[in-house]
Amino acid sequence: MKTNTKQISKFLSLILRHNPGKIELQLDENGWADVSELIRKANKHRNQLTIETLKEVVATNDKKRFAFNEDETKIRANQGHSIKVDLEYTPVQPPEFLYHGTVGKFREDIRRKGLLKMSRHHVHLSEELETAMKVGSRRGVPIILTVRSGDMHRNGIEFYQSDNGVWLTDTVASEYIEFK
Ligand code: HQG
Repeated sequence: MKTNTKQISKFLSLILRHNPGKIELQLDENGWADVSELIRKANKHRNQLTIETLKEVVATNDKKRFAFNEDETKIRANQGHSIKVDLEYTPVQPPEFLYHGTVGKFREDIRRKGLLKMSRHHVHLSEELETAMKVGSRRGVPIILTVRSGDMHRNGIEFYQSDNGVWLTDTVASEYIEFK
């Protein structure tokens, strides 16, 4: 991503996932913001947000963080919210194993309490080891936890997949985590 689109992506993450009130914007119950209202209000605080740049960010974002509705009048974040929104996920069957990238200092807490969603709506898991490595690297030297998602699913625990491929679940109890 180019620097400018990266900055806009960060700004959109803040507004569409965490703090729409920062620019006096309101999201609907499914997390959608009106595109023209977003542009107008964003430009009161930051210059140069246009429909063209928004389209470029949606299309080129490295993690497909945002999506338009069908007629491109609304935009929302695909996952990662801390505010309450209903993203209308439907439960899907996960692969046998999923990965979670984190750092060593959390290991003991996770061993005791399991993986918790912390400030997000769900625990985030990846199908690819490499993605989990990247997620963990945000916090330091990464460690990878393997989650026995197949066993969880057979025990009735629900999984969802966001539009950008992130696997989501409520919590992962310690008994389903391989700490090697
Ligand atoms: C840890 C980014 C102590 C957990 C990434 C993680 C991802 C515990 C941190 C997405 C714990 C929460 C999500 C426990 C979990 N005790 N620590 N019991 N349970 N933790 O950011 O998975 O760029 O909320 O290991 O790429 O790191 O935002 O979750 O280190 O896809 O699109 O608590 O965020 O995507 O951190 O990252 P986060 P995450 P975006």
